[in-house]
Amino acid sequence: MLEPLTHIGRDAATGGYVRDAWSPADMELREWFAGEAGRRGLDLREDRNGNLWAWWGDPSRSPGVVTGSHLDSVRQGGAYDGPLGVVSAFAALDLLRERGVTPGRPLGVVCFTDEEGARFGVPCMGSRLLTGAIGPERALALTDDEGDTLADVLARAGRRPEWAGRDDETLAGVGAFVELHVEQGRGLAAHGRPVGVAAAIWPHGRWRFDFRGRADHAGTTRLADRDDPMLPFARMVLATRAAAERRGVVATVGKVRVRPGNANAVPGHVAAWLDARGAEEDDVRALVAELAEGHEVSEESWTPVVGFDPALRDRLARVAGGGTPAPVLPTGAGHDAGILAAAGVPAGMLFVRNPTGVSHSPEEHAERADCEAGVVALADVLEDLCR
Ligand code: HGY
Ligand code: MN
Ligand code: MN
Repeated sequence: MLEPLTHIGRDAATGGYVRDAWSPADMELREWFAGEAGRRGLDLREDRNGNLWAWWGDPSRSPGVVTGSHLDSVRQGGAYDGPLGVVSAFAALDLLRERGVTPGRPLGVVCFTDEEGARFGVPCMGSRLLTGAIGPERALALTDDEGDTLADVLARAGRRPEWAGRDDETLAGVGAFVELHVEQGRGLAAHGRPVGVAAAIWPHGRWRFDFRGRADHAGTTRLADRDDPMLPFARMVLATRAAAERRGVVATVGKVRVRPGNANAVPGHVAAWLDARGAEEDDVRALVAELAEGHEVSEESWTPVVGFDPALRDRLARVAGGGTPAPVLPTGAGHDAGILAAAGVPAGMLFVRNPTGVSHSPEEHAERADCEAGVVALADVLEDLCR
């Protein structure tokens, strides 16, 4: 089932995927989702925030059990982060049908919109809008690299931006949510197990730094006369690494925009994005405060620590472990399951072993047998939760 997706949004030169929300690639992926739902006779709905739901049963009668993930990707991402959870959701539903299971509760497959925030900067946009974790005014005004707002982009995609925002009716249909995801570390490889369960998601956020200077000629401007924003930017990158090591957190400057971007000109403006995460919120906050000192900084997103529902976590570990409880692992990666958990929805996650741990890269990989073990574990979990 992953096969038909392999060409969508793929950069032939690198093998990486570029699947920004609402881009042509994303629209193609959304159509694929609709086709998979239709083929299975599921009831397809798009909610007010662009999230796609495929229902077996009617969630307006009683809250259902939902599984799924996202289909968008980081720029130059791998094939599994997101799609594995959606494909496994459909495959697990197929497996339940093969087993002759008739769920006692509605069963839903979801595709959350714009999980990575690659285009507008805020991750988990679909689930944040759904739960009210971000307000529609702020979300709709966010711009992409072309300067188009989310509102413009939604309208162009034939959506109704004025409908965006907290959606209690859709949320009421979600009695529980389980997201399967490729692991983004080597925890399961170390345990020698194909499937694990999430314990908690580290607190994390993104901050934009703006360094302003004066554009000028690279040949004729004396060094002493320059106001070059590249210099404070470079100091900030090195300070980030040093502060992260000192405070025991992870921090990354992975995106930078230099304007105007001439090889033969001193730049006038550098914008840089800091991603910082750690086990302890105070440490992450202290790192950002330290780096922000004296700079123009704005917080683009912040996600507090998420501890998944302990009863559900233990139940998942027992059922997904097939005899020996599955390992329970914390993660530094953000997920829609975390946003739902923070909104009070009982939520949990299954991880599928990633032999190298590499993710957000074309090198991301999971073995076929492990993916299949993930589907079986997910089907077992859904069968248990739908009883
Ligand atoms: O960035 C993240 O942690 C996630 O993969 N969206
Ligand atoms: Mn990701
Ligand atoms: Mn993901």
